[in-house]
Parts: sequence; C-alpha cells; structure tokens
Amino acid sequence: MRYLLCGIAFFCCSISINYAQVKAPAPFGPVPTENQMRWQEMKYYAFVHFSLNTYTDQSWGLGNEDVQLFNPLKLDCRQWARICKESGMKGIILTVKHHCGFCLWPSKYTEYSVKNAPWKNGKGDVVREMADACKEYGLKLGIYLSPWDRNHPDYGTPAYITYFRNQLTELLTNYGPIFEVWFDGANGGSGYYGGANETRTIDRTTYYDWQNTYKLIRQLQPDCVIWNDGGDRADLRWVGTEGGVVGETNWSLLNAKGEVSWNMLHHGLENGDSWVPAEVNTSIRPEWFYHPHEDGQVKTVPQLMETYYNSIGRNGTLLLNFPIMPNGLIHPNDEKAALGLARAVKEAFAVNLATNKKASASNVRGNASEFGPDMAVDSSNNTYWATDDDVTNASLTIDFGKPTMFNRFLVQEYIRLGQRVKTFTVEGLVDGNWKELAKATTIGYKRILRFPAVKATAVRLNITDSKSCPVISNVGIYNAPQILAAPAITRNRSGEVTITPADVESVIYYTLGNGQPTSKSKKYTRPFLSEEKMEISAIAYEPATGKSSPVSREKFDISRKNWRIVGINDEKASGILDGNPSTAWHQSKDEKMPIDLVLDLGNEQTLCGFRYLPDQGTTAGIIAGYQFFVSQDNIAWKLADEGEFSNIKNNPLWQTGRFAPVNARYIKLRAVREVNGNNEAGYAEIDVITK
Ligand code: FUL
Repeated sequence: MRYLLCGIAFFCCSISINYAQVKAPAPFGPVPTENQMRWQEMKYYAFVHFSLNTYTDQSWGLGNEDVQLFNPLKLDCRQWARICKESGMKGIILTVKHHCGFCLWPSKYTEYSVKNAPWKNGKGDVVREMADACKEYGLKLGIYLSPWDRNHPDYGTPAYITYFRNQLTELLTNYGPIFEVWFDGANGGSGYYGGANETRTIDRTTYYDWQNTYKLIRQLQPDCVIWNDGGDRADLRWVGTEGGVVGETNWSLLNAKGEVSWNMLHHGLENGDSWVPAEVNTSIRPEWFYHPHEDGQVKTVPQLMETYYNSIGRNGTLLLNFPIMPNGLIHPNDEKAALGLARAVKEAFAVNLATNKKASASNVRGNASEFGPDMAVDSSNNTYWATDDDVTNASLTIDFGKPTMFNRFLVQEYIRLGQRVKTFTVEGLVDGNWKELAKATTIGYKRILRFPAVKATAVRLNITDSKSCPVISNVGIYNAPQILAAPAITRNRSGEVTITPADVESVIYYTLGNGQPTSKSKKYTRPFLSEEKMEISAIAYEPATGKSSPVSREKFDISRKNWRIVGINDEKASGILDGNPSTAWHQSKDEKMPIDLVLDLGNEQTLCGFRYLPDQGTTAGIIAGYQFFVSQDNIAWKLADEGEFSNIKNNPLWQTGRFAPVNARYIKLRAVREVNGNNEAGYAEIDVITK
C-alpha cells in the first residue's frame, strides 16, 4: 500500500513538473498597463502646433499677444486629419493652450481664447473641430495643455492650479475620448501675467501638485495616458531631446521616485522599478510653430526615415509635429514630406522575408510547440518564442532555403511579460559561414537594425544576455530600397567649401544659388575656395540607378577670415568661427552675467542681423536672454536687438536676431540669462547677416 501511495505521489509530482515546464514565463520586473500597451501599439501619431505664435512668428508668446490676431480664414481640421491618416498616423495631439495662455477652445475660465477672436465671430472652437475631424478619420485625439501660462494673472499662486484643473476638466469632459495629455515642462520665468510683466519662479517639484491632477485625469478619462517631463512620474517619458532620437539602449523603465537625469530620459533605467516608456517628439520643420522662412527647411524623406529608425526602431513611439499656417492649413511641403515618409516606410517593410520560414531554436520552453521558434515568424504579436526559465542565452535561426538579400532586421519582445533582453547579435549564413551583421543592446516593443545589404541563406538571432528567459514575439527581415540622403555643405573660416555625401556610392552635383541641381550641373570633386557671400545647392546622385537625393542648401554670409575675437587669449575660442558646429567654446568660469563676447569684423559692414548656434553637446552655457550691440570703434556701442531665444534649451538650433540695417565694424553678443540660470556662456558658432 505504501508503495502504491508513493507511486501515485510520484506520478502526480511528475505531471505537475511537466505542467510547470510549459507554463508561460512569469512577468519579469515592471510591465506595461493596458493603457500603455494600447498607446505603444499606436506607434506613430501627430503633434499640431497652432496658437497666437502662428501669427507673431514667435516660438513662445509672452502672454500679451492680441487675440484679434487669431483669424485662420481657411481653418480645416479635416485637412490635418486627412494628412495624418494618409501618413499612417493613429492620432493627433493638439496644442490647445501653449505657454502664451491663449486657448483654442472657448474656455469659460478665461477671456484669452477663441471666443474673443475675430475667427467665426468668436463662435469658433478649434478643439471641437479637431475632435470631429479625428472621429471622422478614425484617429485618436490628444491634448497638449501648457502648465506654464504667461497670460494668467494668478500664475505662480495656488489659484492658478485650480484654473488649470478647471480647464483640464472642460477638455476631458466635453470632447469625447482623449488618448494622451501632454504637460510640457518648459518654463522661462518671465511673462505678461495679466499685466504684471515680471519673472515668476515656481518650484517644479511641488507647485503643480501633479498627483492630484493625475487623479482627476484618471477619474475623467480612465483610458488616457499622461506625458510629463517634470519630476512626477506619469505614464510616458520625454527622451531628453527634440531632435527625434532616443538612445540605442532604451529601457522602458524608470524609478517611480527621485531625480531623472538626462541619461535616464534618453536610455531609460535598466533596473528601474516602473514602466515609463519613451515617446520621441520632433517637428517636421526645425521649429514647432509655423515660420514662413522655414518653408524650404521641411525635413526630407531620408531625414524623416532616419527619425523613424531612431524612434520606432528603438523601442519608442514617434510624435511628429505639423506647424499650422496662419490660414489654418498644413503647408503643402509638410504634407508632401509626411506622405513621402509613409511611402518610404511602406516600401522598406513591404515584404517580411522571415514570415513562415523554417525556424529553429537552441532552446524551447519545455519543448512545447506553443513557445516554439515558429511563434516568432507567424505574423502574430500575441504568440512568442520563449526559452526555459534558466536560459538567458539562446539563439533562433531562420532558414530561407536559398541565398536571400536583405539589409534590415526587426525584432520584438512580448513586453506584457516585461522588457528582458540586454544584448543580442544578428548573424547571416554567407557561403556556408556565419558572419556577424549587427550587434545591439535592448529590444523592447520593437527594435530595427540596419546594415549593408547581404546575401545569406539563413539568419541567426543570438540573445547574448537577458535579465530573464527571452520572450520574442516577432522577427522581421527586410530588404529596404536604398534612400539617398542630401549631402552636407560646410565652409570653414578660410572660405573652403566642402560637400560631403552620406554614402560612398554617390556623386555630388551642385549649383551656386538656390536652383535645382541635376546630374548636368557642376560635379563636385574637391573642396573649393569662396570667400564671398554665397548660396549653394547640392545633390547626391547615384549613377547606377539614376536616383538623386533631396537638395541640400546652405547660405554663407561674408567671410569670417579676418574676424578677431576681442580681449580673449584662448586659442580654442576660434572654434566659434570655424564653420564646424561641433566645436564649441565657453567663457571662463569666473565671468558673471551679463557676459559679453566682442568680435572685430576687420572692416565696416552693413549689418541687419546676427546668428548664434549654442554648444550642441551640453545645455550648460546656452544663452536664453540676450542683447546685441554694434559699434564703429569698440568704444561707443548701440543696442541693435534684445530678447529671448525661446525653447533653445530643448531645441538648440541656430538662433537669428534681426534689426534695421546699421553700419558697424564691431559686434557684441551679451548673454543676459543662461538657460539654467548660471553664470555661463558658450557658443558653437557666431555669424552676422549683412545687407
Ligand atoms: C517644448 C515647448 O517649449 C515648445 O514650444 C514645444 O511646444 C515643444 C513640443 O515642447 O518644450
């Protein structure tokens, strides 16, 4: 009898062991919520920037701009929605209130809104029109509501928080489902504030009392995700730059508490205790709001494709911005670029060469077919290949059966069970030998690797390190057509113009001026000298296919050859005149604001503006408040321009100041305020605009 009982016990045990072996892996570490999952699967959606700035050519309004300016006679949210839909986007986030405080909906809590604008005699509501258009086109609606409000008299006091929440309540109750709310952390301090015209500082860690605002949002819109780059962790994180790129290593994790450094924003935190995935926000033009002078600077398809790989291809989502024109429409150049990107993405990922191919693996969880390698090539994101719990190093081989050409490798983890993979490689079986094609770190929801096209009969994914057993839901292998990128044009201080292609196969053709170069234009063979004011346009052309890149154009003003930096004995300072954006120079640490930089142009010029490029490598020393002086003799100075470089911290582009033409030989850029409020001033480049 005893033997019988032991036998039964043994039998039961072995059943439960067998059963345990084929149990799905347990979640590892933090996992996404259903809201985060739904958001992640949207992948690509639009930002729309539209406000009074659209009419004043500003980046940040001060809060005193006249509501009478707002009159978009052709406003058509259906055009925005159509373009977004045709571009493959899944939603639109509208700037319902930017830092200037002007509201695109007739809020009952302020007079500073569409209700007092001439547009539709004050009866208009952009948010309503946007919500209707989104519904019609099957897009989700999100709202950007700036916490910083340069118009509101109560900004800085608790009363403003009540106002902010009242507005949020209006927006989250009157316009149907909202998929995302976006709380911009930018705050420059100064503003109109109901006429006070002063600087107001708030404590970012306490002032907004985010936790109670989050509660309100969860109550009003339980399916909504919250973006916040401030101290309080919400559902999604900023990636630390508006340049359209998240770190190659990108963990969807952060710690719920404590400071978040730039590195954490950009790469996530490998052992973070909360799921806070990355959203990559960038504009289709250099700036967020519409500026007519940027009509020729809309990002090209190769540039946008680069952004695609650097966001969606790196475990992020892509939030691409369209600035709206004063007439209320998206500019045709922006439409063309967005549709061009959609086409390029479709072409690149048209055929998944891995689908239903023979797959094998070094280990399969409990040898169960439901976790077998086929699950990674079955075109379903809900099935996955997984290994036994103790296996964190494993490979998956896909056999094409014949030599096959490809240049892209896509891989996805089943993130509902957590983000696990730390490192992996991709190999191709070329002429009977395994050859490494790519090596990378994290995977997450989706990772896409690029490498030169190769012909191989099989592909092997090697997970070389993982926090726990890998769980791979999908593998894709593609042969994307080559896209020629526009060449880079630079001119150094001696006037030497260099044009650099992005690849080795193409030939460069250029024209002087802003015409359209073709393969019949002048061929570029080596750097050439041009000390004059000049404009140049160039293309990369591939003789084998007859394809050309988009045009790159550069304007160079007078030569800086004879310029002198006055009163500075540091040789490195000449980096600010060398035409190379990556060499920067900073004033001595002992300097106190205001910090001056004086330049001698060598002879008198008729100036009508200046340009400043901040250090591209750090936010330290970026000038936010400035004055610009001119002089004939370096003794008597005249103020030509002053103001703020709005949003320069997050978007450190070339800044331009313009003024009435004036003759001068000396210029002085005075730094009045640094973005971080420190006594520091740094420069990558300084230039002038002559008449
Ligand atoms: C920034 C803002 O200051 C910009 O104006 C823009 O709205 C961008 C999306 O966020 O921080």
